[in-house]
Amino acid sequence: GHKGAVLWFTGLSGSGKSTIANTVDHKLFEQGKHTFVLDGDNIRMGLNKNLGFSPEDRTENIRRIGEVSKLYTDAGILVMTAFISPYREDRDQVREILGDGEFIEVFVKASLETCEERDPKGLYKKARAGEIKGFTGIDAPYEEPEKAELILDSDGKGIDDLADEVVAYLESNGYL
Ligand code: GGZ
Repeated sequence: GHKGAVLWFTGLSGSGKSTIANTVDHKLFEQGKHTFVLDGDNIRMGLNKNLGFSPEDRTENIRRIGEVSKLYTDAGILVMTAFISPYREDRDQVREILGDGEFIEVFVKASLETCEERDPKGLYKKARAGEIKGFTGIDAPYEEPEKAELILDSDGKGIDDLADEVVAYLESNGYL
């Protein structure tokens, strides 16, 4: 087995958080590891469906995800979370909740330009048109990590290489 920990992916919408997390998940599954991905599909649709995107709701979103992550890590599971988590203070709060070495902050670094160009759901276009208010990177802030354990260059590298970097980090730091 492995010790529980959370790989906390943070970054703009369209930076690749969810895709990278799911690719890491598949790679680790093939190694027989027990992992789990938390993302908007299973959290914002369920536990947090009463939350929107105001600063207060985002903070509460992240707080709950942090607590759920702690339950997983206590159960010895390696959990990956893929949420924008735009506020440094909120991410630091989760770091506090978790034990030493159990919180691995992974900054999925992509320029706004890149994310806007990808725009897989057309949300940036809507935000630019004023149809969505308070969109991260457009008219709501994203506070870049200052002490991320891992920074992934999502502008320059492909998903598979980035997922390999995450697995390599886990291996060389004794998580696998
Ligand atoms: C940012 C928004 C917004 C606003 C809806 N701002 O590309 P997506 O669609 O799948 O990723 C975004 C997702 C962000 O939810 P999170 O739970 O990760 O956000 S946070 O950590 O800040 O609580 C986007 C969609 O929801 N979305 N409205 N205003 N992203």
